[in-house]
Amino acid sequence: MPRRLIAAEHQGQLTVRIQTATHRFHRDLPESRIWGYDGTVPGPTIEAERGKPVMVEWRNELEGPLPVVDTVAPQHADSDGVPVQCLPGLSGGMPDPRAGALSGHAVVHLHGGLTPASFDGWAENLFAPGQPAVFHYPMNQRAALLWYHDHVMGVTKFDVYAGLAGLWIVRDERERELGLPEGPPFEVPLLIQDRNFNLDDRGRLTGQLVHKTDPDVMEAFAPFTVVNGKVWPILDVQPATYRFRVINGSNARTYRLVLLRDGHSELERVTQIGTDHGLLPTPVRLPSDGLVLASAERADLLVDFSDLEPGSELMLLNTASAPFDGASFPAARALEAANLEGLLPFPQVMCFRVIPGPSASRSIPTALATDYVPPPPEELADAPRRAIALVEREVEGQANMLTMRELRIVEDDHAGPLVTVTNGERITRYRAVAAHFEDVTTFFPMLGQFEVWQLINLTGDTHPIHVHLDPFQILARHPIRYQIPDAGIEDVDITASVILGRDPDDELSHAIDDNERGLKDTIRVNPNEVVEIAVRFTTYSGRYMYHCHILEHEDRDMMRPFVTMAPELMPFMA
Ligand SMILES: [Cu+2]
Repeated sequence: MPRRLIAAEHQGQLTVRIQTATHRFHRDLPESRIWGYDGTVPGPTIEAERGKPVMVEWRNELEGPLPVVDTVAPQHADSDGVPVQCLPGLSGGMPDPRAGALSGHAVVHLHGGLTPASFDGWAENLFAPGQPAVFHYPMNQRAALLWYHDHVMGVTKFDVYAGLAGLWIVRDERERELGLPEGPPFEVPLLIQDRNFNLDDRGRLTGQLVHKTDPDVMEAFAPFTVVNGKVWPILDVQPATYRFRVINGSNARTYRLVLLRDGHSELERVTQIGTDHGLLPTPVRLPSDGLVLASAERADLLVDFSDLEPGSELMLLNTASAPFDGASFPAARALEAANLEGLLPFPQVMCFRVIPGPSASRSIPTALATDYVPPPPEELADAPRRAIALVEREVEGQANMLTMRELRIVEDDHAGPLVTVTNGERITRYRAVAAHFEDVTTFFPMLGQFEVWQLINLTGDTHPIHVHLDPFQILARHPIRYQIPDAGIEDVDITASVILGRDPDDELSHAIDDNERGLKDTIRVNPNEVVEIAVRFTTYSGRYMYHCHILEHEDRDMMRPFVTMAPELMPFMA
């Protein structure tokens, strides 16, 4: 269990030291060198109250070098045909000396925080070891599981992998009215990540963290699943209802979690009551295949163990292959989910073991959140609409470049590369006006006004898209088919024709799951899909970011700025 750091016990004034330390990921593994908040993996779980501001002095005391070996293996698979990402060690790769030279610049982002721009953790505003950083978090936001993690431009993938992540729980009165478990033993946060380790010259695991990619796969999918800093842990549970606050904090891996007992799916034990930004309107069942969480997505779960005899064991398994493309896998077959081609050598996540105790089931309230409704259609009718194409570009001799192409509608007679979107009879023509983080800012949302953002996936993988500041609601998932001509993907320009409607070979459902009908800050955009979200920024003006939360994508270069503006300032914008 991560240590709890309760803000009210410190008058809302916290100091968190960002430190180089050691950590043992498993009792049978040697110690690992890590970077951690307060020197731990994960960092302390900060608990705050709605409406009670929290000030954190993030004290950077890191000592380099980066405690992670980064390498690109020369081959995708070894001589036995096993993909090297399923294996520990460097698989013939050379340690990247540029990563080895990183000395510990940091910046902290509170993911899900309704935070003024100055304290949001802009990826270029770094503090080096010894430089002060005091961030103010107003906490004027509903109860939810947030998390804080490093966000340094270009190296977030290394810094988070090194250990720089921790949970942050906001609590409020509505949750207390509902009598939900709060704190130990019945409320348990579960931060799920994947990690890989080096081998010594005799082939034994060392504790050294390894971030390994290969010529075919630019994301690191590590073989060992880690929960709250431990590989494949066991949690003793009483015969009672538990509240699990689950978050995927992996760099790239998407999980589809299945609960098994004696080889049978027991997903019916699980009720989901909340998502990224807190309570859902009503409790929901999990999807029949299991709970899908892409990087940074959260789920608030109630799991009833009350009918189980002491000694009963339940396994939490992952059935999602990687890179994740939305493909389904039946929960009942979870024990057969291991799949080397799918970079899933070990499906196991953790184990629950029932210990003796008084049986205590908890009734689940039927009405949960009462403070939001779907965005009213009349407010969306005139809402500004923004279109973003998710695009992967191959670069000779380097990892692929992923970008979010911000699209602007052009006149019918526009000459040059175009993205056309055909919806029945209607054809909309766009050109890309920005692709890279440093390209000109084109999004200036007005505070208080709903906007509709369309995320058009022109790649083969699912991307979890995260918008900083306010949460949003998903409006629609539409199947699409598209064509991109040879050389159609240029540095910024793109030529593509997109048609709304299902491709005959497309097997994805493109449904919105019940557990996505809440307040989200990270949404999965699957292949052959357009996702529409309604977002309304409410409180803070300033420069923020939105990005893919696959950290290898965010770092290269799937991240863009936007600037929220108070309405009265809009006339003065040049
Ligand atoms: Cu991505």
